[in-house]
Amino acid sequence: MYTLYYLPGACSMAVHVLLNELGQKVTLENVSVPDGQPRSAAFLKVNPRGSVPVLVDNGEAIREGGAIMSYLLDKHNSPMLPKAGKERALALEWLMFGNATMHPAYAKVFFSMRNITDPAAKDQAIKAAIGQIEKLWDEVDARLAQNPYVCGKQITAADILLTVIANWSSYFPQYPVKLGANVKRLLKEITARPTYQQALKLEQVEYKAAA
Ligand SMILES: N[C@@H](CCC(=O)N[C@@H](CS)C(=O)NCC(=O)O)C(=O)O
Repeated sequence: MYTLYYLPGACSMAVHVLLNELGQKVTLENVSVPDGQPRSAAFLKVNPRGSVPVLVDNGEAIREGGAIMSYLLDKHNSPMLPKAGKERALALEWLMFGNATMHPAYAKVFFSMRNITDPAAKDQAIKAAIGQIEKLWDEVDARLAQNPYVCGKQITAADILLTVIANWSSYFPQYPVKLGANVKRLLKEITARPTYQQALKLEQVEYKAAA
């Protein structure tokens, strides 16, 4: 039995969806606190960084979304992460792209919204971050013009993570992110999966704008 520490709709939701895809039971621990408050001491013991996701498997904590997802995919022998060779490298490349490139690009928007007080400077910083995000999605769109999923014909964990991240646009509808038709097609398909809908329901997340 797994325990997943999460924040509703955050990158941790990709792990939640993946656990659903793998047919695994999970105990969910929401670590949300009111604005400005520190995370609970109990959670900081599990992850001193205070961030989610954290997965606990048999009493042992695994941190960092990419590590958690590859651990689960290997353990449950999932085709969503090829076992070896170039196919595995490609699947990891795109999972890391989600974790280490697309996620930080969106984090710039959230950081600017919270921390820049001057309205003009805030607007400028957010627009610059959105421009960078759109360039990243253009690259994804070009890949999706060739194949149904980012790594080819087989859905991988990257498709799930990228969909969770893309849906964050719902938190800043005043700054729409322009997406290509192929990306829109992927987001619609992944968001509609029963495993994704189940995670939204359990985390009590409702997207304000259509994906
Ligand atoms: N590289 C980390 C990023 C984790 C991260 O930034 N998580 C966000 C949610 S999407 C978070 O926990 N933010 C709240 C916080 O850091 O206090 C990972 O992939 O696990």
